[in-house]
Amino acid sequence: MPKTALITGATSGFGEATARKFVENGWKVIVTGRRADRLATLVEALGGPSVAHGASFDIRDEAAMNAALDVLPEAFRGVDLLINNAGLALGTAPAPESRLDDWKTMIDTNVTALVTMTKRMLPTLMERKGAIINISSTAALYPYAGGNVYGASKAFVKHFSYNLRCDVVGSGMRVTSVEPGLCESEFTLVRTGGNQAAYDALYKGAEAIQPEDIAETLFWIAMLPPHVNINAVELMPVSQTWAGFNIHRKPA
Ligand code: NDP
Ligand code: 8X3
Repeated sequence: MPKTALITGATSGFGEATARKFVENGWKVIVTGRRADRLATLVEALGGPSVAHGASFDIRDEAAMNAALDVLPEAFRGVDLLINNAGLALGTAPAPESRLDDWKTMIDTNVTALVTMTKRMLPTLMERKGAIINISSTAALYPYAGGNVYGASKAFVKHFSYNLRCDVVGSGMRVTSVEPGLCESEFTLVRTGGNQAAYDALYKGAEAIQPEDIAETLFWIAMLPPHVNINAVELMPVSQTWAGFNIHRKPA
C-alpha cells in the first residue's frame, strides 16, 4: 500500500524536488501552493492524478486550506507524512528599514499557516503513526544582520517541532526540524523582489545546496525505521561556514 505525503509549497524549490523524489520511490503526494498552473504541470509530470493531487490555495487563508483538504480524493485522505515546507523570507534590510507588512507576511506564512496546517493534520497523523517534517533554517540557529523576523519565524518552527514531539509521545508519530543553510532556489528571488543580479551574486561559485539535496535528506528521514526519530537536521553547503561576531567600534 503506497504511503501518502502532503507537501506544502511544491510549486518550486524544495517542495517540487521532494514531490518528485517521493513519487519516484512509490509514494503518492498531495502538492500545494498558490500557482495553480505550476501545480497542474507538476501533477502531470509526476504521473497524473493516480499518484499526485494538486491543491491550490494561499496557505495563509485558513478557510481555503480547510476547503481544499475537505475535498481531497478518497485515495489521498490517509496522509502519512506532512512536510511543512511553504515559506518565505522578504527583504534583507536591518530592522529599522524593514517593512512591517513584510514581517507580518513572514509570520503569517512561516508560523501561523504552519501551525494551522499542523493542527488540521494532527489527528490523522497520530492515528496513522505518521510523521511531520518542518522546514526551519540555519537562520533559526545563528543570527545575522537583516535576518530579523525571518530567522525568528524559523526559530519558532524548530522549537514548535520539539514541543510537538513532547505532546505526541506514545502515539508513534515522529517530528523532525530540518535546518538548511545556503540553498539555491527561487527563495532568493522572492526575498529580493525578483533581483536576478542579487541572486547571481549570492550563488556565484558557492556550490549551494540544491533542492534535490533537500529532497534526498527528507526522504532519508522518512524512510528510517519507525522507532527512530530524527529531532533535527542542520545542513550547509561545504562552502558555507560561520562568520564570527560583529563588533561595532567607536571612531578613534
Ligand atoms: P521557493 O521560493 O522555491 O519555494 C517556496 C514555496 O512556498 C513555493 O512553492 C511557494 O508557492 C510556497 N509558498 C510561499 N508562500 C505561500 C503562500 N502564501 N501560500 C501557499 N504557498 C506559499 O523556496 P525554497 O524551496 O527554497 O523554500 C522552501 C522552504 O525552505 C521555505 O520555508 C524556506 O524558508 C526554507 N528554507 C530555504 C532555504 C534556502 O536557502 N532556499 C534555506 C533554509 C530554509 P507559491 O508561490 O506558488 O504559493
Ligand atoms: C534560508 C537560509 O541564510 O538565507 O533560510 O537565511 S538564509
